[in-house]
Amino acid sequence: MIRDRDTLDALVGSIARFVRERLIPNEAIVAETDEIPADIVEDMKAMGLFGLTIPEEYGGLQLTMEEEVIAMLELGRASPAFRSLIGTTVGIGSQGILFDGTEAQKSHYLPRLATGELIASFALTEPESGSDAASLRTTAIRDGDCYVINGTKRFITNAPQAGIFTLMARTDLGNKGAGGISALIVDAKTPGITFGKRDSKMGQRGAHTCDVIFENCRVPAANLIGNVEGMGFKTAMKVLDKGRIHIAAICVAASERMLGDALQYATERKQFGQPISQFQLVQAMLADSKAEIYAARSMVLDAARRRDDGWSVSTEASCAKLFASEMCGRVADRAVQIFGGAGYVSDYGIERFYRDVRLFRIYEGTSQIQQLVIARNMIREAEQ
Ligand code: COS
Repeated sequence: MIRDRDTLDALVGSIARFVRERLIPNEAIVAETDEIPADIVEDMKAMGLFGLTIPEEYGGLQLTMEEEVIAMLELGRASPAFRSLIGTTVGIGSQGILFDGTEAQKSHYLPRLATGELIASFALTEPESGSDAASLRTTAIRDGDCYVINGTKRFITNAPQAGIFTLMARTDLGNKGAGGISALIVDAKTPGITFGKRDSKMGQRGAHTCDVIFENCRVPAANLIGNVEGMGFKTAMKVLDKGRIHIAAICVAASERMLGDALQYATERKQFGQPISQFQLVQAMLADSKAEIYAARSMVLDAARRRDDGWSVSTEASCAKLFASEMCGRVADRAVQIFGGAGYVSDYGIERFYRDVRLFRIYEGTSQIQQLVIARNMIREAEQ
């Protein structure tokens, strides 16, 4: 749903300019230093990028899902690390508070998230609990007016920068399943929290992940999201449904960027006396990529519109994330192939994208988890 075309066009235009003039020229520096320059972070704050999804009453831009994916189709054209910095705050880190938090929790946290003053991180994954999220072992035991948290969270995006964590922990030790899990807002400065060393990753340098270790960390009971125990798994799943549409849009944008770069290279690079774009085997790779990107883009927009219309989009979100992320991998592979030897050396940037986009098939649910969600929903509907 697009509320005001002119306002959206202005926002998307300014993101496109920012990507072109500020982000793309800094991609190599980010990859080299593993840091996003501080002035770019400040520009992101000034543009309101941290508040894209937060309601206007809390200082955000309150984009609908369709507006959000249209914005991501632009932002995602730059190295994924840039999107990653705002991604957890506009997405999985904040949306649990928005969906299920109390009014007091929303009015306390959302305004500072919207400005980028606070970075939100989503803490679900653990050393022994990844795809099987309901098996998590971190505990949050009520003690007076606090919860005492113990456990380790793993691969937590933006943990080194985080101001708060949306943390999923087991509050009911007698319930080993999803119903024993609650969601809490945890201030990153709370005593008892320590951070592991930054993970050394295959790609996405500039986006940081690490372990977060909780040892007798006392969090006010008032930070239990929605003031209800046992709802944390459902909160996490709702957050991921939305996050998966957002990631699918990023996959489309990265694919468009890689295909654009490959097309340009193919028209400039000459072999056998003509640009390689004139060869039909290269054309096949360009055409397959174009068609698949168009399909994924249509899926993303459709899933977003359905969500805005109030439908449950668990299946569509997983379909979009599955197809778009796998498609992105194929486009990255073809782009490297079109660049040939130049695609394998780092000077052209395409090998960096190839490594960066590999994560899309893994985080916010692997492709296999998306398949499982889709099939389970189909079977459930058939049985009803
Ligand atoms: N929205 C709302 N509620 C949901 C839901 C959704 N999308 N999906 C599941 N639930 C509810 C179920 O309805 C069920 O509630 P009841 O007990 O009241 O019936 C409860 O949550 C448990 O659901 P389910 O039994 O389906 O859970 P499972 O443990 O079988 O597994 C999967 C669910 C595999 C889908 C889940 O663990 C998952 O998504 N794993 C991947 C995690 C992930 O993406 N990690 C990435 C971390 S962030 S980078």
